[in-house]
Amino acid sequence: MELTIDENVLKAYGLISKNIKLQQIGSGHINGTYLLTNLSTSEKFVLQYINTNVFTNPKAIANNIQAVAAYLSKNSPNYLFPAPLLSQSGETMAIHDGEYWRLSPFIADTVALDTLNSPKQAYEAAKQFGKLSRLLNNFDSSKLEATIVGFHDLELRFEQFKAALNTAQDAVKDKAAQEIETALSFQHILSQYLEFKSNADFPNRVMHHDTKISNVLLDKETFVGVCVIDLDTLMPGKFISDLGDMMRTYLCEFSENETDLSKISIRVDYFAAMIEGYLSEMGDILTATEKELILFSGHYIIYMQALRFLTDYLNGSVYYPIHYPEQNLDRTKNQFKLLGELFANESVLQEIVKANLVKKQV
Ligand code: GN1
Ligand code: MG
Repeated sequence: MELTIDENVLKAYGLISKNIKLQQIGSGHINGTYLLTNLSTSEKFVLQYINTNVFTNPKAIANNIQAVAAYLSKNSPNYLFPAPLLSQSGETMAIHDGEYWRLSPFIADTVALDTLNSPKQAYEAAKQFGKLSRLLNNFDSSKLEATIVGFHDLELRFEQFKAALNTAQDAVKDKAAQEIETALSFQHILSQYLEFKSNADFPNRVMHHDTKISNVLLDKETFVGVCVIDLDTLMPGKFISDLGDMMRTYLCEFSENETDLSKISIRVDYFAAMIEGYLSEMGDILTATEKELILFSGHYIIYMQALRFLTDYLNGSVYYPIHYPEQNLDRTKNQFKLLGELFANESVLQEIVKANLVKKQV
C-alpha cells in the first residue's frame, strides 16, 4: 500500500518526512500500523492510523489508555505498558483532516508472532494478558469508556445477526442456510451468558478484548513474554473476553481463514499451557463464579465470532475485509467447526482446568 502521511502528522511529533522511513507492519483487520524509523537518530516508533469507521470515538481510546497508564505507573512502576507518546503540544493523538494518528514506543528485541508454534508461547502470552488483568484488579473499570459500545455483548451480537437475517437477500441466506441453522442451534450459549451477565460474582474488569498472539511481544531470543500491545479495546468487560479469545486463536494450529475444516482441531497441550499461564496471574483473583466459567469463555467468544462473521456475510461483508466473496461464510464455518471441537473435548479440557485450580490452592 502506498503511504500518504500528511507532513503535519509527522510535524506534531517533531519529525520531518524526508528523514523517516515507514514500513507497514501488523496483520489486524482494522487499523493501519507502520514501523517508523527516524533516519537521523535511528530511533524507531510505531505509527498508527485509527480507523474511525470502527472506532468512532478515538478520544475515548486515548482517555482510557492515559487513565490506565497513570494508574500503572503509580502502582506498578516497573510494568511495561506501551502507551502512545504525547505530541509536542502534549496531545495523545495527532488529528489532521479528520484523521487520527498516534505514535507509540517501539519495543526493541521483541517479536510479535502471527501463529504459535509451541505450548510455551501459549503460556507466555496468557501470562501477559493475565498479568495486565491482575495489575488492574483494583482499578475501577467504570472509570473507562466503551471504545466500541456493546463490543462483546453477545446479546447485541445475536440481535445484529437476527437483524441481518431480516434484511439479507434470499440468495445469500440460501448459501448460508446451514450456518444459520447452526447459529440458532448454539443459542444455549447466549442463554448461559445472560444467566451470568449480571451476577455480582461475575464482575466487570479492565479487559484487553483482543488477545490474539500478535498482540503480545515476546523476547526475540527466549520467547519470554515482554508486554501486550494494541490497547484500543482496553475497556470494561468480563474476564471471559480475554481468556476466550485466547482459546479461539491459540488452540487451533490454523487461523479463522483456513477453509480445510479437517485441519480445525484443538491442541490440548496448548490449552493446558495457556490455562497454567493465565492462572499463574489470575488464579488467586478470579471469583468462584468466574472459575466455573473458564471453559465457557471459549464457547462464548468462538460463538460470538462466528455470529459476527455470519452477520457480516449476510450484510454483504461491510465490516471484515475479504479476499473473495464467500470468505466471511468460510470463516463462519471455520469458527463453528472450532466450537464443535471445543465441545467434543470438553471432559479432558475440564479436567485440565480442575487440575490447575487445585494446583493453585496448594
Ligand atoms: C478484528 O483487527 P483485529 O484482527 O485486531 C476485530 C476482533 C475480531 C478479529 C477477528 C475492533 O480484530 O474483534 O476478533 O478481527 N476487532 C474489531 O479476526 O472489530
Ligand atoms: Mg486489534
